[in-house]
Amino acid sequence: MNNTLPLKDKFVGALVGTHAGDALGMPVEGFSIDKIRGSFRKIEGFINSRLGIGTYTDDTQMTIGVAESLIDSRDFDGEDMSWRFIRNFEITRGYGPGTIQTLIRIRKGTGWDNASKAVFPEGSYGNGSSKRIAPIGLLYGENTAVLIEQARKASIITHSHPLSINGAQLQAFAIAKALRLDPSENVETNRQSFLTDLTDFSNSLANPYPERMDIICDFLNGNPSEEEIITKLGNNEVSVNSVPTALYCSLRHLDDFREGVLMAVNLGGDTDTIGAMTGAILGASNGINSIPAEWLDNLENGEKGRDYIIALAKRLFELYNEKLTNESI
Ligand code: AR6
Ligand code: MG
Repeated sequence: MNNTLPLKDKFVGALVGTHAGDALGMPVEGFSIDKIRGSFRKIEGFINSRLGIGTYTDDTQMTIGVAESLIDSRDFDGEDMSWRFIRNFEITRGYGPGTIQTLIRIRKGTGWDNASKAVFPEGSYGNGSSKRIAPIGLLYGENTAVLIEQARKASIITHSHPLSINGAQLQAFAIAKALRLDPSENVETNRQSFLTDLTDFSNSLANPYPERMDIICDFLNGNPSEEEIITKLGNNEVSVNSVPTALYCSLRHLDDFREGVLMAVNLGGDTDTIGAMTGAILGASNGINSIPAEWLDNLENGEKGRDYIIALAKRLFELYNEKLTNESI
């Protein structure tokens, strides 16, 4: 991979970027855009929240579980990954109801690849698998066919609806491509190549993903209002109404982690998750040093906090290098 930025910094950027975007959006999760404007005018940085400033939600907690499982199993292992989710689970982090019910079923003995269909017969179409997919995008980005299959398996533990599987695949693909962008290149060149890759990939997915990519193309050629972004791309907890929104925020501010993530959380709605997904993409493209220092200082740093996440990202990078050397990815 030809890149002036060390790849390790980009791995760390993607996982810490997830934490930063999640923590930034967490205090205003579920707020309408009018409520955000009325309360803060505009969110410019970290604000206090129910679990304290810089704390993360289920998005980062499950991302940690995905990374831990990949590292310790040295590959995808659905049984192991689902038990990581169960062991890491803290209800106060704010999990989606379908995910909670699915994890309870797995704990009681239902197989990891069956449990989610017992909650919603056609599977959940929530964004709960897209938000945690960054480690899959980092580890398996060398081979798109492998990435597609690993993202599918990582999704179905809790989210087996085709639109959730596709959302997780699209987000994983975006992270893999963002990792391969060289931020020292001209930003317009990078944006065009990233947009082309995402558009081509989305054409292999179910509608409305290809339609959403067309809207994103139009938006990038203009200057849509926040209301227009929310109306046409969405800002809620459904995959199709949040993954494309995170892609748009990332493409719009491709060389600016801070502005991209602030754009995501100021739209309101599922702010922690859209913030986390945007943070993962922009951290993967621009690296850990693109995250504002005062934000890094504010991230929770207990047992599985910021420093633990940094160490996990470095171990995932080592695994990636080993697999590359052994040609097993
Ligand atoms: N049929 C009907 N409603 C559905 C279906 C379906 N097949 N799938 C999803 N919903 P869930 P998540 C609705 O519970 O995706 C947290 O804050 C239903 O109302 O699987 O893990 C996370 O951080 C369901 O409860 O949760 C995310 O931001 C909801 O969509 C967010 O919540 C979400 O699906 C979603 O997490
Ligand atoms: Mg959340």
